[in-house]
Amino acid sequence: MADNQTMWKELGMDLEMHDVLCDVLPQAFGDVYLSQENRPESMDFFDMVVADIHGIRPAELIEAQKNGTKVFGTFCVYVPDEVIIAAKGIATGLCGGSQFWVPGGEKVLPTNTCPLIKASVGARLDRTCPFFRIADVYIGETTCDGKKKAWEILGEDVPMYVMDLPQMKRAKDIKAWEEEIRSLMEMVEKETGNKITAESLKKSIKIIGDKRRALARLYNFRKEENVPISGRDVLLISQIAFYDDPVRFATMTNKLCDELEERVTNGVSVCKQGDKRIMVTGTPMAIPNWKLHQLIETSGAIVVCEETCTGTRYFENFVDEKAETIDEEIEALAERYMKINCACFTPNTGRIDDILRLAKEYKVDGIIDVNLKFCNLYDTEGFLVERAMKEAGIPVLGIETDYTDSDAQQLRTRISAFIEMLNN
Ligand code: BJ8
Repeated sequence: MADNQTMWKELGMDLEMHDVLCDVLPQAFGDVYLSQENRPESMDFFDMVVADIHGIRPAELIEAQKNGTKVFGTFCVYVPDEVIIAAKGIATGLCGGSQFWVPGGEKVLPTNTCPLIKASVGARLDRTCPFFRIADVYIGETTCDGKKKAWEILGEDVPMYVMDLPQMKRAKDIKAWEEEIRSLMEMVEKETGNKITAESLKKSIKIIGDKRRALARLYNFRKEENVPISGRDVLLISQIAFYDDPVRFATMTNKLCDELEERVTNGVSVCKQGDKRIMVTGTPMAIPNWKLHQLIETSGAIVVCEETCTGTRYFENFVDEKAETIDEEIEALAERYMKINCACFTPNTGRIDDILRLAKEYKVDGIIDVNLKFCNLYDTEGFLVERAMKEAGIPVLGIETDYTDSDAQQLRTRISAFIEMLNN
């Protein structure tokens, strides 16, 4: 801890304010995570990572920087980590998931901006997150309007590079994304001083592919009738995936999966008799946003799948690893990334297809479609999601929330009533 204090000081952080955050996180983590019974032992690693979230990984990143490595901060699952790794850089997710950072964002952004954006901007401007201090370059993208404008404000404080994401999925849009990936490569090569070759890109495609395969393996266990791991735990792992070293992350996730395999064989489950199987769809849940999962899983249900960017949208679909030349690899990257179905695309019917497919695969009893307050994209698309689910006979509850706890009681009432309804 003493070493952490020195590190945070050297990063120019506001230590007094940061201490306040450090004081509340362990309590929140204890309430949501350590209170669970019968957790897999291999969660130890992930618990340890979170317990020292602003210590262990930041120290690793700083060590790497001392050896000349550049760190790139990202905010969206469309930004291909493969390119960064191929140039011997490090990618780290920067999305803010705590109410603690929201007031800092509100100093410069309209109040009616989604909390994810406000928290991300606040974490940087208030100097209360080491990851936001360490990243050499931020990589934004043109997804929603709130983010686009936030990049301009963040860009006054930190080097900011923005990828222009097309908002349709015609052949020419996929081509345009390919071009954007090429431009990203040029920027990353310039920053790192390292040339990306067909070979280095092939290696990084495999590294990220292994990480996605580990997550896919983990999610598969949730399709079991006797689910061996809670939704809260899987959410935590998915959140950690955004900033941990990808090779270590895949190894530790596979280790956990080995244990889950044994649990399945031995019929060990975290479900209680009669627990309802819920899929959460909608906006992402950046760390440490565990609110909804906690409410659902303490109201007679278990979350078995997240159709979110901290869920299936992050790991489904693989980059073709047979691509050999650099052009083939870039094409393969563009194709894979443009398969993600974010509500910033129009039309976005692929997302409805995904939700229907996932509902079957994970044998869900009901869907909770969540919208982060002031996210117009997912809010509007929620109408189409709810209509499609009703047509398919899948019960759905639409909710809107933010990072505060002020609506927790009201949400609990609505979620409990929904689960009760699934029981009848
Ligand atoms: S691919 S969901 S990570 S953009 S919730 S900031 S959309 S106002 S986070 Fe996202 Fe990429 Fe899409 Fe996923 Fe804007 Fe909505 Fe806020 Fe959002």
